[in-house]
Amino acid sequence: MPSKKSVAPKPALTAKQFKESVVKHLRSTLGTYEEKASNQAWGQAVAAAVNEFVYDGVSRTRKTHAGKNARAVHYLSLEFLMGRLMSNNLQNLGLYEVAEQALKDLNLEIADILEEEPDMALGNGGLGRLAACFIDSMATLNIPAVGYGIHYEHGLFRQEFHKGRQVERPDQWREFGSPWEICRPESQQIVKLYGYVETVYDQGKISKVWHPARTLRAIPWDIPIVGYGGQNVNVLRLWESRADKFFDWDVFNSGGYVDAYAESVQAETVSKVLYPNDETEAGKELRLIQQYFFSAASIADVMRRYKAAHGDDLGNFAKLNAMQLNDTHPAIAIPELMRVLVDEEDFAWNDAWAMTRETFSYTNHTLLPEALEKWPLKLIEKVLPRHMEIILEINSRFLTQEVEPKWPGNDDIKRKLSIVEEGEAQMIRMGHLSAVGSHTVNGVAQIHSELVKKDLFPELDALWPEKFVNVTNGITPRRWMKACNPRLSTLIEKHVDTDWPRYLEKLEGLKQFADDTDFQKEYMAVKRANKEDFVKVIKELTDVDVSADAIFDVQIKRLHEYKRQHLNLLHIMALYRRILIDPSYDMHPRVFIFGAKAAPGYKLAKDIIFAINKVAEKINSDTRINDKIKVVFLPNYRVSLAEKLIPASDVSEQISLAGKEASGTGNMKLALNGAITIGTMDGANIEIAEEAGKDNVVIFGMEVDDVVALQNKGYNPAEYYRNNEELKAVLDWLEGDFFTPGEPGLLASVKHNLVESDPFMVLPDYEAYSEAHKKIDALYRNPKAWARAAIINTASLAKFNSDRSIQDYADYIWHIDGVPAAKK
Ligand code: NBG
Repeated sequence: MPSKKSVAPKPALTAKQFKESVVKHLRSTLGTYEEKASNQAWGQAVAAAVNEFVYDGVSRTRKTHAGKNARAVHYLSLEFLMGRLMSNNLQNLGLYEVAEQALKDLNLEIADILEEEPDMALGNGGLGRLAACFIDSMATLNIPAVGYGIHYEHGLFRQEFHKGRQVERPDQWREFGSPWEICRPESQQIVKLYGYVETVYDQGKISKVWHPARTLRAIPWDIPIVGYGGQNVNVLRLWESRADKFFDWDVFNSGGYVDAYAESVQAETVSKVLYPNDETEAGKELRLIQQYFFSAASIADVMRRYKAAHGDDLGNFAKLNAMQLNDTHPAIAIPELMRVLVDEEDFAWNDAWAMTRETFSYTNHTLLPEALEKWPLKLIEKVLPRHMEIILEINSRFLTQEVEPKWPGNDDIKRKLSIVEEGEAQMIRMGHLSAVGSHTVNGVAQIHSELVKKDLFPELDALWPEKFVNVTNGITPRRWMKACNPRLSTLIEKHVDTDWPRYLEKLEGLKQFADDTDFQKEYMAVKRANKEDFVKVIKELTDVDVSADAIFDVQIKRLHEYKRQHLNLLHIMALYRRILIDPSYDMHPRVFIFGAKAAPGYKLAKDIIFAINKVAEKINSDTRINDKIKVVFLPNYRVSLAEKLIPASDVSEQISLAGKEASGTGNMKLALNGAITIGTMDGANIEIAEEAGKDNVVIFGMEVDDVVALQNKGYNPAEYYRNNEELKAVLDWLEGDFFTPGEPGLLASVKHNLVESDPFMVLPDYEAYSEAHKKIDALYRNPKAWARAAIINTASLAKFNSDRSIQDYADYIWHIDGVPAAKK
């Protein structure tokens, strides 16, 4: 339980001292001066001033952990969607107000300075943002932890709309360097690729020697991660790839300047770009190399640190090191650790395997079959010949020693459980490899973890019932409330104490005010002020005028059919149609706000964006509807935009087909900031409804069992199309030129998909969704009831603190304790 002593960070210096430090850095670190400095230079100077504390924290934390021989966790993730770091670091160090005042004294607005920082978008969506929240929580809980990932030169693409269509532009997050990262050339690693494996017989002993055909250098960049209160500062270590020898001098000297350079260019492509896929498979050789590159460099780094502290005896390796696989992307780390132990450290297979299994655990983030990674055996064999041998050995021992005794002679089960999928081309199932090579597998919300057992790995669950557990996702309340919603934070601080950003259960203290008229007014005034701020953002980004009187109805997430942005679209069109038919149609004005990027190769997702933009254009300029509806699609949705929008949201759209959204985390951020969820019984929505109470969320639609029943019965979308007059009318609209004057059929793909196949059952949920929206409308028109529901949401979300998620991982999976760094 919460300690009595306040954990709220206290500033280590005054505004005056901070100001002096900023000016000093402006002159001596940036080489400029007050009259000349741009906001960007000021931002760098502030970062340098903050870094004095951050770097000190990094060294204190390292020293403590090394000295205490602490068990550490290594969080392996191909994605870390960090966003901006300045405001979070200031908040966690307790320096925000100090910095605000210091900048005021320099005639600067902190908001303008914060805006200068580019988002660090080294991730696609939920999975990457979860990793970012988790490393914040690990630092806050004083857990010795390193996040490992790739130092992409270009993060997720910048999205523009050209005539309503998504256009992708390269992201340049470190065009001018990033003040937050420290290069650590002394810890670089060599990563091997391609080549062949030699079998060596020596005095009756067989060993394998991998002769790689290429090597890469992995250069680590450390991003300090400041825990709340600033006591522990962990690092996120991101690997950049470089050619092993910058130039091949021999080639260079013999006149091959371009050839010599070509190799380094090729090597650098490994950390050049983030794959912009999300829930879809990217079957590319470069992606496999990325996965191996960062896994191998990270394992080598962990080994190096272990040996520096404990010498060459690896006996305690698994006791001191946990490794968490964030989805299957780093699964190749399993055979890599085996390779290191068996080939390089001379371990017997069984001992190495026991250590490997004791080290790894794996988080599954999706059940969508197209997102479950598989690699062609031939490809792995080419790029990582020794690993392919090891995977086959793991598989054969697994099938003969574990599967066979449980199901003797059952080849069907063996075929299902084999890491190798047979077929025209043999494929390696990375999910199977991860589950077999880990001691624990977790899903990310209760329902999802149940489905992992029931639908994805039922036999593995029967084989190892203890292996499968749930850890419901969470979000850091520091970023997603304290930093992004200062008005609400101040109000909360007035009524409960200041420790809520660490102990979110303290917000329960707000429940007693849920019916208090004065508190309701204050709470809704905060929402109102946030909305007024956001009205300006909408105007700036889309040139659409909206009113803060309207309901702000928000759907922000990657664009994917299963998330059903098109269900939202159909309902918007239906509302529009109702008003056209009956201009007095009774509804409170609504602004529908979308933010979503589509994977560049995902055609239908891009068509849905285009359709929403076209419908928006028409509705927003139609004076007949009296501004009852506005639709805005915000371009380039990202962490920093979410931070502005979430505090201004009234309604949270969480409308995935039941069983498809593993958890969702935007649902948690929105509910914490007082938006009312309209959602299906899917992912963490179910747990949000449990915590906030069913009366304070609006649940609609089919549940998982209904979906299965409909599928079994034989789902025919055309029936729903024919039998619902409104649905039919709006779908037909998409076919003509109503929204694309003079160019009929531009939006037809969306209709055809829905009427002909509708893989995510949009049509059967339409009516229930439309009714649910009526409930939202009625609730909003009862301001006291609305305020009450919103307050109860804010007050009830403690479970979704990522500190709780991390404590669960620490207690049930990693078996690790926090080790607070020594104070100065
Ligand atoms: C996503 C799920 C979300 C979940 C996040 C974080 C992938 C593969 N999965 O529902 O779709 O919230 O992971 O767990 O990105």
